[in-house]
Amino acid sequence: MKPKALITGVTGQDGAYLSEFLLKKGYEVHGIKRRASSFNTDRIDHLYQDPHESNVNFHLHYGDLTDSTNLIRIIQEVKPDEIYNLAAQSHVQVSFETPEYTANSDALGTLRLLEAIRITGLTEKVKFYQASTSELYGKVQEIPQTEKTPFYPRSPYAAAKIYAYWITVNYREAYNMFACNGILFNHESPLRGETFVTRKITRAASRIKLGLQNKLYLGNLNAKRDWGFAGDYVEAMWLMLQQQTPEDYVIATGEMYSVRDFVSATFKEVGIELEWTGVDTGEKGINKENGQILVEVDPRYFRPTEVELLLGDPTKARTKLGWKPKVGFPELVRMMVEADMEEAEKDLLISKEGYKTKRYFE
Ligand code: NDP
Ligand code: GDR
Repeated sequence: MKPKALITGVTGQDGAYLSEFLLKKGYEVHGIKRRASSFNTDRIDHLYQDPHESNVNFHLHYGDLTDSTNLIRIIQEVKPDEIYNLAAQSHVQVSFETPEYTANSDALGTLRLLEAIRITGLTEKVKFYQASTSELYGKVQEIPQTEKTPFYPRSPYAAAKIYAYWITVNYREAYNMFACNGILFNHESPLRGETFVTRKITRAASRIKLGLQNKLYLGNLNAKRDWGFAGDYVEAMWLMLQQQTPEDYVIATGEMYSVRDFVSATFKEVGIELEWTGVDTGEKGINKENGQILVEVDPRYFRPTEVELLLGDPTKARTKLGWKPKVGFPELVRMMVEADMEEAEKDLLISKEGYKTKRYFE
């Protein structure tokens, strides 16, 4: 019998990498996707298997973390060995605009899933992974951050995720469930959503290089993050569920760069050297070669409360899970630029033929 995994948030960045990883390991993978008015399965279309054929290992179920009866039904039907709870309203800035929805899906959604496991009588069978986050550390109490660093959430998103973190710990202690929190630091990839800062930058730099866009507007250039590659991080999720005992782990690279560093590295990768002038809201990134202003700060992207610095210490994951990241910062930038250059080249062709290209709003 193949092991069965159920993934919430299967249509997201991590859902796509994890599905591919588990299918390669020989799992039968079930994913929960939301009904949307347009297709939302771009990231997993290459994994799709026609349900009319035999030996199908990848199954999609309609569902939503705000609907407990639906979660109970799917869990009862699938009876998974492992559940990975990746679904969330995952954008920190958007959580200031939709705080109640963020709490409903990210905090209560986790509770609904844990209760569904209990109600279906699967507490002893199912291993549960909760997508916790370095955002829990928020206003920094200690550098680098470990599993023991105190939390200080700085957004409705982080406040919702702190509930999810503790309810996962509580179900582990109260019901003896195999439940783990992966405290993952930022991880990126060519599949990263277009409004997260790294993807916004690699996409814009590629389009600027090809003349499809004039300028990139960003918020806080001083924020520092520990950026890794999503493909490496999903392996850590799986490893956590293969251990003898359920524990919580920090997953990070142990290296930190500023948003400004990411911008400079990205433009360099497309062949443009940037020079920085001005300070705060007046700061600009200028093309060294011709003086053209390519990057500007727009305060609309500032957050009411910001997380200035995140740097993880992945020692526990390295020693206990034998996990370490394979992709470093320069390779990550290169990989994302390569993919976005390809996209920009397609858009250039389309626009040369007189058609309009897709637009994104952030
Ligand atoms: P994405 O935003 O790319 O994906 C989120 C997924 O959740 C999508 O499939 C989305 O569906 C789904 N979703 C959102 N709301 C609901 C809901 N109410 N019910 C069911 N599904 C829902 O996030 P990532 O893949 O980057 O992150 C995965 C998880 O890890 C998230 O929980 C995130 O908060 C957490 N995390 C991410 C980190 C990162 O750096 N990427 C770091 C630490 C934690 P749809 O496609 O329809 O929108
Ligand atoms: P983050 O990621 O908030 O860390 O959450 P994001 O890429 O959105 O921001 C990183 C930092 O960049 C600054 N920034 C900007 N951010 C965005 N999105 N757009 C901009 O124009 C911009 N300019 C500067 C931000 O202020 C911030 O400091 C991500 C998500 O994946 C969460 O779900 C996850 O939990 C954490 O990473 C770990």
